[in-house]
Parts: sequence; C-alpha cells; structure tokens
Amino acid sequence: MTVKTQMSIGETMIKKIAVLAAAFAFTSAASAATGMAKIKGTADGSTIDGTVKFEDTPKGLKVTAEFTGLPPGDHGFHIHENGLCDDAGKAAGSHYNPVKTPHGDVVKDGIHKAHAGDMGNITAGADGKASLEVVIPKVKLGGGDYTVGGRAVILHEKKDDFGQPVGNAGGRIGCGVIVFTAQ
Ligand SMILES: [Cu+2]
Ligand SMILES: [Zn+2]
Repeated sequence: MTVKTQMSIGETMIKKIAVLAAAFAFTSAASAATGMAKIKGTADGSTIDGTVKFEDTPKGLKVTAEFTGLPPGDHGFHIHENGLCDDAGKAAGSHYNPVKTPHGDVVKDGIHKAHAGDMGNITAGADGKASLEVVIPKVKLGGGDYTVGGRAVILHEKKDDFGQPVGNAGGRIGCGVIVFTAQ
C-alpha cells in the first residue's frame, strides 16, 4: 500500500511538471516584446489623440497606429531619438538615426538608406481619422543594436516629402513616448 501511494504521488508530480513545462513553452513562444505610445497634441486644446502599438516580429518592428482629431492630409510620422515631449516636442531631438544615413523611407528602403525612425506619412481623412500599419526591418522594441523602446513618436504638421535633412515636415503637432507593455 505504501509503495503504491508513493508511486501515485510521483506520477502526480510528473504530471504537474509536464503541465508547468508546457505553460513555460507557451509563455516563451508568446513573449515577443510589445509596446505602446499614447500620442497627445503638443498645443494647448489640441484634439489630437493617437495610439501607436509596437511588436517585435521576425520581419522587424510592426507598428500599428490609430489617430483621431488630426488636421486632414499627410503628416510626417517618425521615431525620434529621445523619449521626451517637452517644449512642443522639440525635446524629442532628431530622427532616430543609429546608422548615420540621410533621411528617407525606412519601411521601403531599410536602415542603411534611411533613418531607422523614418516611417513616412500618416494620412488623415476629412473626419480627422488616420491609421497605418508598417514594419521597420531590423529594428526592435528592445534588445539588439537598433531599439526604439523609450524613444518618442512624433507626428508632424506637414507632409514628409523625403527631402533632406529631415523631410520638410514642419512643426511637431503630436508626441508620445514608447513604453513596454510586455518584454
Ligand atoms: Cu519627425
Ligand atoms: Zn529622418
């Protein structure tokens, strides 16, 4: 009887370990870093409100943005180097540019031909709504050489025309800092 009881305790433990191992494997597989930036207007009384979500994927950093309250038209949309929005967004510094390239379109041309933060434009309709989904190759939220966690997302007054040095997109009408939601 004693032996049988011990066996059954042993089996129960093995089953528990198996369940824990399966749970750990699932957690590991689902542990790609994710992040978010809440974008607010830099001017008093601004109607700009945005949520930008970030996710590390095998193809690069997936960026999904949703905005309301924007002036209709195209607006330059970049990751800037500092995680600060003070002084009407100026504290965010310049475009995140770890490879020291000219300004461009990183989604299309990659980090060796554009600043890693050059996501191009986001286009608002007459209703002030805009959405965008892009993947930035070789860039990650955290870990590796090119990381954007803790930096700022800037939305510009005007269209990024991909001219030098920073796309002629004018003032910084929206800003938010990228925070990790899972690591
Ligand atoms: Cu910018
Ligand atoms: Zn740039």
